[in-house]
Amino acid sequence: TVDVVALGESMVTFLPTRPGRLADVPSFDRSIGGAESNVACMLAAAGHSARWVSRVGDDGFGDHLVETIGAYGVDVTAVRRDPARPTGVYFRTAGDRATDAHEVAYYRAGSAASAMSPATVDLPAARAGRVLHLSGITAALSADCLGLLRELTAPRPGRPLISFDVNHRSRLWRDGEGAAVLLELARAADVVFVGEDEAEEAWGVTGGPEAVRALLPEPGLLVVKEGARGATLFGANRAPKEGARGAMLFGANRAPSPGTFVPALTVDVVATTGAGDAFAAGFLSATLRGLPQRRRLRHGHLWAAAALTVPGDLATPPARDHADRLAALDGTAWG
Ligand code: KDG
Repeated sequence: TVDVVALGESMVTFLPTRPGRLADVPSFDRSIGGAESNVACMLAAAGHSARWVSRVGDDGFGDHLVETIGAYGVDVTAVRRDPARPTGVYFRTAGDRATDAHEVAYYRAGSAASAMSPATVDLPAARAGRVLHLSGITAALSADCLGLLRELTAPRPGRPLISFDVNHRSRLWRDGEGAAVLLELARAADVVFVGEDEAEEAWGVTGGPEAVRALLPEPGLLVVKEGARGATLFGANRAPKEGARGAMLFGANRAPSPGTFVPALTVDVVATTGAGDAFAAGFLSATLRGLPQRRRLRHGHLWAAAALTVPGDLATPPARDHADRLAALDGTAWG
């Protein structure tokens, strides 16, 4: 069995070779992006078995994505080529250091991945992992993509553990449209990652992590990320969903209901894009290894720090033995 299957759109990403507005910058470096494949790549780089399920165009950018993601050790054999639609691309600036305001220009409407549906992806391959990692970005791409997420998250015997990163991208949704859908999908998942800012933006939740938990009592594990401050984990206080193949991942070690807060590391941020994916990958890695809940959060923060300190969307995870030693520091040494 594959440890983690990640399903979602990936794009070729263009990052300016120097600071400035998209209107002014004359040249770009090519890299890759895609929230779900970022998670798969980092997990594979850390020694887990990971698969990416998606669609790309039958074009050079599709080749580049499949080759690059495959080179991380991710199984890309279930990625399908679409002869009629292109691979999505996007451009973004690094952003202002103080405000993190960056420009993003997506060229993904009508992309090969936006045609993902239960009929056009390899469903058995998507369901074959212990964990299936999904995100709210896919729900915004098309009605077909949303239908696919509903199909994959529906309860059924032997369903993998569903990991869902809310990833609210306001520019992909028409005003307010995403709120109900993202809530529905998060409620159907077993492990949910959401930023406090996203919860406020999408659902109008204020009042901290506890208020987010009150809105989302269903997931066995809920991680509320509080930006540079840290993250709070709410553990299962009920049995995992029946039939969930990953049920054992909850472990005997259940967080007390007020939630477990672990502060983030203070780093010199180069670009925040991809930090959430890295956090999810680190948390899932530690969860798959059965580490205690506090250490799962620490691995999340350590992996996020790796992504925060590079310009691209995708970072190399910290070496396992090194990250394990840091995650085992006592509370006062960690911060
Ligand atoms: O989380 C990082 C992603 O946002 C980035 O790689 C691009 O998937 C992407 C998106 O849709 O914004």
